[in-house]
Amino acid sequence: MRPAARNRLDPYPSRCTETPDVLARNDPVVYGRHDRDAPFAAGQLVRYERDGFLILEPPFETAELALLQAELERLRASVGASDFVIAEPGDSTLRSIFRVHELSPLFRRLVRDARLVRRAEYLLGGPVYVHQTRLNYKPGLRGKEFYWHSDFETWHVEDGMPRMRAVSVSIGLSENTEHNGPLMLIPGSHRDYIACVGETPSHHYRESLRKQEYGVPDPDILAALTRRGGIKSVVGPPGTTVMFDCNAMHGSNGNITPQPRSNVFIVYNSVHNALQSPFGPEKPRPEFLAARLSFEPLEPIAGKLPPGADDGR
Ligand code: 6CS
Ligand code: FE
Repeated sequence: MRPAARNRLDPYPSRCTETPDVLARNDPVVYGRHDRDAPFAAGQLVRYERDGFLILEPPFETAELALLQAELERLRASVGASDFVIAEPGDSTLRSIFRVHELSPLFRRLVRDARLVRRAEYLLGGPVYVHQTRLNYKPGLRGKEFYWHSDFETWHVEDGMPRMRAVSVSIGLSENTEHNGPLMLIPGSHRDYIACVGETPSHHYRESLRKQEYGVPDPDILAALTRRGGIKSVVGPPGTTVMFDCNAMHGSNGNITPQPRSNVFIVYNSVHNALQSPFGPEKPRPEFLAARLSFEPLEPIAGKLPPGADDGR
């Protein structure tokens, strides 16, 4: 362990030397016991543990997806300029909208859906809360890449997430094909903590959400990860849903096809892994990126996504 910038022991130091490093993961991948009431088939848990991600049987019906797709467009049309609305680098094309579970009754209901929360609770070994949500639009012709990164490396250094006990859910809201910049994951990469070089610039998120240049893996280490694990592209029709470990190395290419590659991402964090002060030198990032005001556990809601979903449940 190396002393963190705040003189506390840091199990996952990064961006504090000029030499990249590969550190062992000192946290479980699946915190739940592999027992019969798991909301996963046994083989699925083995794959998640081994690969760091799992593509689920599509959990939502066509009519529910249609509601989510309509909400994607409603937010695109209605959201104004704000710090949680991110444009593509170099132009004003919409790239991402964050905190969608606070902007939209339907996304507020989605993050509580039992089909997602129960699975996150099992993987994380208990109650969960929302760390972050976002819509990535990756528009046709102009959607730019998301360079390779481990979300946990950013959330640890810049948000103070102590341990690897969070999981992301990505739900495709458009056709994700091999051509339009699908999410790419490196199987097995979640088992190594890739310590990055360089120092976090102040207000780094104002650039990193458009084009990430710090907190990215060393090229030789990245090559070794892909030689060992290959690359899996998450392709499929709208509704294709993948859960991936917070430390899985992932990224996506730009999109020069006319078809958008739009996804909604939900990040569940264990209530036992609530954010502390950042392990890097910077002040905490804004609330829209990393929830700090409340670590209240989510109450899962069963049943289909309701048309209005404005009951605020
Ligand atoms: O910095 C973050 O929190 C965001 N950046 C990326 C590229 N993925 C995770 C998250 O949305
Ligand atoms: Fe990411």
